[in-house]
Amino acid sequence: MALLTQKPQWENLKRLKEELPELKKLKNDLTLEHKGLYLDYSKNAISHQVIAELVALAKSCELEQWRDKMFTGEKINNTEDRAVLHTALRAPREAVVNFQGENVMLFIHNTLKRMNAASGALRVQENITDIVNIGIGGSDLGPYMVCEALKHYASGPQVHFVSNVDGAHINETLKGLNPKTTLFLIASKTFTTQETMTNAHTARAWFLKSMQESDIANHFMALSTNLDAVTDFGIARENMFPFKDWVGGRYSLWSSIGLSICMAIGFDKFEELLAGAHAMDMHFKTAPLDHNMPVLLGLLGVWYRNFWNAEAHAILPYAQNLHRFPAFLQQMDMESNGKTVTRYGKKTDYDTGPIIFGEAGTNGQHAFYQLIHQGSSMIPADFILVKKPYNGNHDHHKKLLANGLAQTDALMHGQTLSQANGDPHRVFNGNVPTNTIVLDELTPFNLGQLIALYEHKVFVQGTIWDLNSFDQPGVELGKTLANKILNDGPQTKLHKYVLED
Ligand code: G6Q
Repeated sequence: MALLTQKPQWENLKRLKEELPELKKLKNDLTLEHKGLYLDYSKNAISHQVIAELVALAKSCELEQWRDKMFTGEKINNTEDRAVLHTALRAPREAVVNFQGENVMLFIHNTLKRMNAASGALRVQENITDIVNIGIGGSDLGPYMVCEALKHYASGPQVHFVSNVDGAHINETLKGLNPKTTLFLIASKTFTTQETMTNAHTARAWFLKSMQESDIANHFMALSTNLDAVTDFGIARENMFPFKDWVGGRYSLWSSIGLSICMAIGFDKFEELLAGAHAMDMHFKTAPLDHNMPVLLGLLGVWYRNFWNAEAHAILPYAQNLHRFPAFLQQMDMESNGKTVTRYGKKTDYDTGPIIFGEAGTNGQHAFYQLIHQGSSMIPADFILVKKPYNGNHDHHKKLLANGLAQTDALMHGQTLSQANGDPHRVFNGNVPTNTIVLDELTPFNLGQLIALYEHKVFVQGTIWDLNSFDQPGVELGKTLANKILNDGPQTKLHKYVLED
């Protein structure tokens, strides 16, 4: 296969960029709808020709073939020799997904059944008022983001999330809690992660100050793939909710890692979340590439990253409950595509994953939007709006939506010197591309669709850039060096300054 930058489509796209009128002069009318999710991508510096060429590029990178390999359980995570089957976690009961001679749907639905029973029982018991999920990275960001996003459905015990190894995190969380009414979910795929195991042991010691070893069975559960480590910790097999190594950490909220979600909003709502993700999986699998939401978002990202030099991409949800969504996507995108070596070990000669950042609107407007409007870099942005107020307050909601809509207009059209009455400080160049994604309501189903939309967008980009989007070797070096400092003591003057009294 030709190297990416030597493909004819690459050259064509370079030329098309030069020929394209500036964004504010374009009159695109480009929208796509899917089951309660509406995408307006009119405010992009594109033409039908650009889209056609980007789609041709995707085809030449065998996007459809790679997509099918993912769905059918081929080991596309080649560096870790693993399949990538998070899509099976949200497939319906009757689906058949064979992996190594076994239909994984049986295992998935057995686990879901147990999650249903455990969360159902817990939500009717009155003796558990608080749940503490202890996990980090993929074992924290996804369930935490979803519990926040669907807070307006929360009816069960209060769910807390502890991730940082900074003792302040666990200690501040435990301060207000009563061990008799607290349940700990130790969420760790490997059950060896330093931060999680440290926090889990601290939680256990706190618990045993006033409770008995025999009480652990009713107050600690494990969400993991590592049965031996779970039982060594003192959690019985029946209190472990398993998943498999073909679920990547940042794609694991759909697995037993989502137990905190079931406990917070109920299993039926968790199933709706899965159904939404599955609906997006089907769309990604079957819609033609030029009418395929994740494909279009992915291709637009490639367009700006590789042909417009855009180093960053902003995620701007106009919904307070989605306030953890940018942080969640930061991991999903940057850990997946923040790489410059291809699947089979060649150094890339093109840019890859952008810097992802964002904040819930309108807070961001009073913080970093200045730079998006008038800074020296072009930063494409996704605006995520929710049509129906989910907290019943129409006055607030109208203001919120008007702000989001106005920002995309301002970013596209800008303001000329004469419109600014000759004041150069008030000139806005405009021409900043944006997508507007509208959820008709912030329901579990729509959230499931939205998350899967971005998962597949990241997959599309990783495929074009020829990356393995499912490993994360870049996080290892720092861990090794931290252990060296812990085991061998300070190595440098700075280490000594920081660590010695
Ligand atoms: C995600 C990464 C990483 C992982 C954490 C926690 O894709 O692999 O963020 O989720 O390091 O790992 P454990 O779940 O094994 O504790």
